[in-house]
Amino acid sequence: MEGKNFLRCLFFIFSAVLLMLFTIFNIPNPLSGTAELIECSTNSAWCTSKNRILRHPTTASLHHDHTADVPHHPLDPLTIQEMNKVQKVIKSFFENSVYSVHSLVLEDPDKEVVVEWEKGDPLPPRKASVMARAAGKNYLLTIDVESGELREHDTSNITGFPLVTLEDMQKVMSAPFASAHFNRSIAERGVDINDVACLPFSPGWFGKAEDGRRLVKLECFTTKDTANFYMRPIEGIIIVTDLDTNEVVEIVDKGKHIPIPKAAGTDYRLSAVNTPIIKLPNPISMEQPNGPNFVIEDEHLVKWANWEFHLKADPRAGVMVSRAKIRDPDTGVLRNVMYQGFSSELFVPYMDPEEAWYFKTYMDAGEYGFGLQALALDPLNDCPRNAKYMDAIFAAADGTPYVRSNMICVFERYAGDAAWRHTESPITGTEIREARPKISLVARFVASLANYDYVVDWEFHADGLIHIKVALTGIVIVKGTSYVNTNQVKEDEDIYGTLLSENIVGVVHDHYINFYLDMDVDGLDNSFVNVHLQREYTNGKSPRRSYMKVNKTVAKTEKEAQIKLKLYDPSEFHVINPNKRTKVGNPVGYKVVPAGTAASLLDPEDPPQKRSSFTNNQIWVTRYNKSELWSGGLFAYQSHGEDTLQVWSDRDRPIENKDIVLWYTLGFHHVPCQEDYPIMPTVSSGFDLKPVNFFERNPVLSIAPYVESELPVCKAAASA
Ligand SMILES: *[C@@H]1O[C@H](CO)[C@@H](O)[C@H](O)[C@H]1NC(C)=O
Ligand SMILES: *[C@@H]1O[C@H](CO)[C@@H](O)[C@H](O)[C@H]1NC(C)=O
Ligand SMILES: *[C@@H]1O[C@H](CO)[C@@H](O)[C@H](O)[C@H]1NC(C)=O
Ligand SMILES: *[C@@H]1O[C@H](CO)[C@@H](O)[C@H](O)[C@H]1NC(C)=O
Ligand SMILES: [Cu+2]
Repeated sequence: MEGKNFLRCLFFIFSAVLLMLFTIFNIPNPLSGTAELIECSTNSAWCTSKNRILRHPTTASLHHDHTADVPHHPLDPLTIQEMNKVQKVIKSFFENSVYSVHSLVLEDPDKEVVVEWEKGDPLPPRKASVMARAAGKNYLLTIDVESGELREHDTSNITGFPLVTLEDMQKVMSAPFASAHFNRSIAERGVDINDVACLPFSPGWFGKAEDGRRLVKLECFTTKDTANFYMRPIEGIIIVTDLDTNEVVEIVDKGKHIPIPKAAGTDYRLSAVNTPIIKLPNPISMEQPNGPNFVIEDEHLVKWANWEFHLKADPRAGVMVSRAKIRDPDTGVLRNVMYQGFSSELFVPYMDPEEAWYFKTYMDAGEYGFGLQALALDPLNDCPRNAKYMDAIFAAADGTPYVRSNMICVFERYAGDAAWRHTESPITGTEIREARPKISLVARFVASLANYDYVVDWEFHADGLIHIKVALTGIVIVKGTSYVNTNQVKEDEDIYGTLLSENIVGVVHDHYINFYLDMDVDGLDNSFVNVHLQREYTNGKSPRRSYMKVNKTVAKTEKEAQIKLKLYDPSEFHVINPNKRTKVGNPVGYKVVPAGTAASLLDPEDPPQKRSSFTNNQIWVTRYNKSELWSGGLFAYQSHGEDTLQVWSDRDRPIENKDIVLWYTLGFHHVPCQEDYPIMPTVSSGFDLKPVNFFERNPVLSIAPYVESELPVCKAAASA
């Protein structure tokens, strides 16, 4: 037995080395197709897997039937049956005339009701919040699921529109082809009209031209010879179309002299990439022969280590994390940390003021639905083994529910890091070597907003830290140019970006993601404290001339909590519960810890900046208000910026010892570089929510160290 395993092992190593050689020397690989199999010793039936790249789809069905789902928790999303009931009410409200549903989600019960609710209690009345359009008018409706009672909210003073539906987008994509002008212009550029695909982009709002009509701007590409058609823009043609009537309003037709960039080298699919496949000789995977350590109860309640939280998909936010609580290691009590957290709005302004580009200032959550654009995850590559997947139930434009499978994944992460450690230096004479592994739990979704992909992680650590991370990847949207080399660009000419390849400019742009974080640290009423670090002089009382001193200021009103980050004038930002103190007297708290981020350089009065004014500050704190959830406004599409976080915060309501909401804006400046072509390697940043005097001491002091004999060991096997 031992000998056989040894031989299997040798064969595996031999194959791996061969593979590496073939890869390095660019020789066709004779081994491709023979899937190496790895066998693990602890639980062999379970613990086998095929090579990562040559893998076949996982056999275990990840899908399950949702038709009989029932809600278990006040915050559970609407089920298929509930949506069907709501759809009937919507149909009869519009008396079977033409309507479109742009959002159909649970209307959360009042916070006090949810906080009081315990498992086993009857659920509070289930309500739906519906955003719809009919006869050119916006509707905002609250519908009681059981009784069918409908309440219509006044939308007469709202400037914007609800997000576009997938049906809106599908329908409008064909609109340009009804125009002879468009066909002619495409033909003049030597492009076959049958290769052309036009994608709808939100027009933003800049004044009269966008008023009153729900518009979209289509930009076209040739799909000839590449799946990465974004790299083959037909530059300068913008087809302005009315989304309600599908009528072409205007065709901007510039840039006829700009050639269509080449197709060669743009495709990123494994089957189309003609450079040798790079495969590490030894497969890597985190082994969990006994399965993961978390459970998801009643479809949405995640329990892992000392954490418990409610997790659900949302068409606008992507995911919502609610009722996040952590068990105190000293008392065993589950303590509240955050009532609700989610990505509230995005802002992606491109920095090119020319006619075909100036409007590109996307608000992806409010205009497109960050969750609606989150497609099924790719098991093993998007999320590791042992991930559990959660589906979403969304509503189509007629209100019919449908299932978006595998939209969220939940998994444990162990990357070889330490939760804490210490080795005692030999000079003290005490031999101490203590180290503990850092294991965390991640909830992830990936939104693919046409060309771009956003990977959003909520990562929970046993020491109480929540790390929120956004990773950007996918395809940079590019601009066609006549230049093939930077030496052709005149010295004083601005091409608004970087020449990435022949005839392609990656235009400079920003990405902002604003997070709604309703912190409830050990209770509803909290305060926001600016823990300012400042230089203090000793004035001759010490050989030291200066030191750094902490000066804490509690923000009394919202305006005092509009925070711009400054490296040379730093602060910590604490959300504390002033009514609850540790044994030694510190108020319990959580702090928001910024990391690499970016601030908008647009003029505050620039229309896109006004609409996305949540980027004016990195941190904001507002009074909790059930109607203030979407930092770019509830009706964000073509909005004028009248219903934004800036406007709410400028009301300057009292926030000391009140139920408050923290907002954090994460930003990225993106000056594209050649490595971003034809598809962009992932870049990421994030921020932390970290306990600060929340626990009496290090909460993971008694976490167990790893012991070799308890860990699974993988051995090579020659054949299946
Ligand atoms: C709508 O706006 C007008 C003008 O600002 C104002 O007089 C009116 O009261 C508003 N209506 C509602 C329902 O808010
Ligand atoms: C434009 O071209 C498309 C594709 O060939 C065709 O279906 C359509 O009828 C043309 N439209 C006009 C107005 O000529
Ligand atoms: C602490 O900060 C506040 C607010 O900025 C300021 O008014 C006060 O003078 C500072 N106190 C000290 C001792 O520096
Ligand atoms: C709650 O938010 C809505 C929408 O911004 C606003 O109309 C209302 O005045 C707010 N209520 C309070 C008490 O601030
Ligand atoms: Cu970017």
